[in-house]
Amino acid sequence: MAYETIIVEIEDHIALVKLNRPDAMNALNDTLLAELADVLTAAQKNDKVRCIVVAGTEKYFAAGADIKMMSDKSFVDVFMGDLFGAETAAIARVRKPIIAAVSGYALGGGCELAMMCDFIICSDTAKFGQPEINLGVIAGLGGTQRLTRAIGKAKAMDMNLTGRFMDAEEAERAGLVSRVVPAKKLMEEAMAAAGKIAEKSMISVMAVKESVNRSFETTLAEGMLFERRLFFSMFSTEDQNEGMTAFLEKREAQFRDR
Ligand code: CO8
Repeated sequence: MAYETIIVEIEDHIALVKLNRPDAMNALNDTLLAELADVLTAAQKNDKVRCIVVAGTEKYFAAGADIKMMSDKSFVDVFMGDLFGAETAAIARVRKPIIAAVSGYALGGGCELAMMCDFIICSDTAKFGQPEINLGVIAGLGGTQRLTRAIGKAKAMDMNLTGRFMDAEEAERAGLVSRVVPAKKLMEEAMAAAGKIAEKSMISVMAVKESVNRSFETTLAEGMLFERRLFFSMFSTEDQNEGMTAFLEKREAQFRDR
């Protein structure tokens, strides 16, 4: 299917999804989020895809939700239309890992989209921010929730109340991103990370994602129990046998997702 606002390339078991609204710095509108939800849902179903990378350009990942699109909406429009609700729910349902490769601006909904991914690798030019306060609104896709869990109350309050941007170095220090790399190396690094993940057993990969995400939804005791149950269930797979046998035989494991 041809998309208007994203470009998709599938190669070596990695789906690379590039946001593509150059006229608006990849601002998120209905079309972009619907297409993104569609392509990620398709990637989930496609056996050839083992990891997904979402990227923008070197100058911007995404500069937020589309302000032009939102500017003349009323409360009734956004409430009754549940703005971006179905699309972001679909993205959250994707069980395969998604890496955000962020360079330049990741602001408002752009920062929130990066945080919807499983981890963020960014370039040294990345700038994160929740500047919605400057527009007389607040974050609406996780900027007060996922960001707070990622970097803590002090910095999340600071970002959301002042609308200031956080550079790559601070983002790494604060735990918002997993790695910072030179801008020219960003895609190489993100694709290499995706390639590493693609080599693993998809069963353990999806179990990791489910278990880490569960930690945000439950108590420590419940989360530990969930993790242990998943760990035990791995012993019903051929891949557990193959992984441990391969280690003992000093060879690379050949996982078959069974
Ligand atoms: N929406 C629409 N268009 C945008 C946006 C945006 N968020 N950001 C940039 N653009 C457009 C500009 O209008 C401009 O278009 P044109 O050339 O037609 O005038 C083009 O992109 C280039 O932008 P600038 O000329 O402003 O470029 P600069 O390099 O001077 O500045 C900035 C870059 C700093 C990124 C600046 O564009 C900016 O501040 N953008 C807005 C950032 C922002 O406020 N983002 C938050 C938006 S609100 C949001 O994300 C809410 C999410 C929650 C939704 C909840 C749903 C439930």
